[in-house]
Amino acid sequence: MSRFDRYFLMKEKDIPDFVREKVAGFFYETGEDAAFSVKEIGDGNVNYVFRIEDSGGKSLIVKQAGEQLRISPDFNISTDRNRIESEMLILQNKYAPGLVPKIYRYDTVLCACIMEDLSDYRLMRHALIEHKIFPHFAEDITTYLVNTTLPTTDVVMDHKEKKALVKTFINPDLCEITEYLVLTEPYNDVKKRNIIIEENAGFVRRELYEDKKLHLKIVELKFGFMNNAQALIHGDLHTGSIFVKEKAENGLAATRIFDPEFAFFGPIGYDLGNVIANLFFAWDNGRVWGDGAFCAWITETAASVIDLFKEKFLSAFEETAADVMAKTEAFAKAYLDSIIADTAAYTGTELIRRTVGMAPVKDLTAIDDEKVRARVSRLNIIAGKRFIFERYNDNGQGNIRNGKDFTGLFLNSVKKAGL
Ligand code: SR1
Ligand code: MG
Repeated sequence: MSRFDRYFLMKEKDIPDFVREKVAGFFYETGEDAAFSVKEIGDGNVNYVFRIEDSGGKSLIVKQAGEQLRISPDFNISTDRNRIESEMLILQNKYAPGLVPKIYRYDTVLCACIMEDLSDYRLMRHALIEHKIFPHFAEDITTYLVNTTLPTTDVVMDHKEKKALVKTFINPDLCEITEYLVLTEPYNDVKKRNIIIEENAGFVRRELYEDKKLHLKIVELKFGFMNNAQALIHGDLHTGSIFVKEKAENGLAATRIFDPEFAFFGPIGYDLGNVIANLFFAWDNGRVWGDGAFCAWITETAASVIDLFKEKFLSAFEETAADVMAKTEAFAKAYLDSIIADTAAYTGTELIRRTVGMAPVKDLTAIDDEKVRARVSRLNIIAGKRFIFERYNDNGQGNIRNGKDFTGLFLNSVKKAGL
């Protein structure tokens, strides 16, 4: 019998015994007398994260899923998310070695995993708020996106194997959060949880709550999110789910992607669009502080992310496509074009939801002057709507096709917002 045979929410004092029992041998000393320091370091919306270090400097992270979210007792979400996150990281370490943290053990009783400590990296969102730049980011994130998604599509994976994997990654509670917070509430405030700056109340009502044409686009995107089991995606790929360093060191990548607890089989463009929108939030912040060099790096990077993704995706498609029909001439390009059109639309939904929804980003909340924040919010809403409406032209062809199209649309919206 062990006290870890039943679920309970762990505190700092429980962590040494937990790692002693689950990963005996990792630390230099694990006996009763071994001196550990433990700190709860979680600052996300959802889980509890502990860092444990022994006297010799070896360290690990223990992440546990609570039965309620940290930010709100209104959400009761399945603790199975910790298994999903762990299995996702184990799988992704095979597809994109070194770009995600290693999982040493996961425990389905405590709903906790024990993983590699990446405290020598910085959370990308925090570093971007200080206007730091990361030269490896576009290369690394596009390698991650292509190498983790394409192999899990029906283009490459055996179809029965894929269906079995879809089952493993059914994630109803976390998907429901996205279905509401991203793809419903910003357009009607149905749960009265939106956070709107007073000055923008009329603007938000007109532009988001009363725009019926927009609602039609959003419901299509919502059902696309729920029904297009295209590939195994991260599901919450914002800059708070990414660790960065300026350079790769000791053979370790400069970028590490973590926290895939929202993982499920969904549209690839959802992940890519989230990355682009979150780069634009960093641009917003840079603009308010007048940091032109930083803003230029952000737009160059956002454009490179799109262009490198396309280049790598097409070449990996040609090399690895296994489905005989997928090899039909011109299909690879059509498939990629639809991912890029989805990307534009989900760039738009992320820009809008983080601006008016209940989970705002620090890049924006750090702007103290409410009048300025109101203008930046209008920019995100204007640009967000344009990404949604303009992704196809009148003939149904993709209209926002390359990196310059993405950044051009965003920068063209700046004047309209009075910034
Ligand atoms: C209720 S959880 C709020 C948000 O935090 C997560 O990171 C997801 O983005 C979710 O929408
Ligand atoms: Mg998260």
